[in-house]
Amino acid sequence: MIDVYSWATPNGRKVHIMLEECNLAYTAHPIDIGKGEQFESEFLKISPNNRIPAITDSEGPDGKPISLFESGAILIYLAEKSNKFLPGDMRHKYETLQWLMFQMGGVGPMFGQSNHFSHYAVDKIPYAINRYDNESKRLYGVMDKQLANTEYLAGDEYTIADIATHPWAQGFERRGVDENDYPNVKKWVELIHDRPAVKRGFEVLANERPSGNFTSAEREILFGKTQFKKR
Ligand SMILES: N[C@@H](CCC(=O)N[C@@H](CS)C(=O)NCC(=O)O)C(=O)O
Repeated sequence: MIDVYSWATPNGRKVHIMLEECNLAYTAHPIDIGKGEQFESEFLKISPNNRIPAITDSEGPDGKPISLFESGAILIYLAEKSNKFLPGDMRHKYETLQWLMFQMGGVGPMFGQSNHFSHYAVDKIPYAINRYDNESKRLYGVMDKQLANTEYLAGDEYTIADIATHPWAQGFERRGVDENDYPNVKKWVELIHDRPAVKRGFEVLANERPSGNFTSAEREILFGKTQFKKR
């Protein structure tokens, strides 16, 4: 049995979508990051970086339990466990992992900072806003060029690279980006969004998460002193 400890954010959704795509039995447990549940000791045991998502699998390698944090590692684990969405041959496997790392090291962190400075920061700092918006546009450009030649990010097959990137890439308007400037990304976003498992993945824990901006208490937990307190 797989338990996923998560929240309805792009990094959480990657894992929710993967579990749905692989048809794996799982239970989703909300970790309300606005309330600071990511700092509770039980959660830190499986996610020492106090970030969602994390999973436990009672039937891990050799039949023994395993826990994992970092969405990229979780996607690779679930792909290997179910033998899906990570090609078996070495060339396509590494083409997939290269685009997965591009998401983990580029799209996620840069789009995340763009969200932070444009939407969450109380002080609107033009340099920071421009820096991360421009970097997001550059990354959309890289994807658009790749997707001009291939149906999916890593080639002709739908893989964990797409599953990791779609939840971030679909939010064009969050980054003040006109989707028509990146027509190949737009087409790919729509193609993936039409998948029933992706739609189901977006529903996981969605009702738990309040809409709207963070309150000042949540802001303090996520971006204030609570965030960097030594534990
Ligand atoms: N590299 C990590 C990033 C995870 C991450 O940043 N998660 C955010 C939500 S999307 C989080 O848990 N934030 C809680 C906090 O900042 O305290 C991954 O891909 O799993």
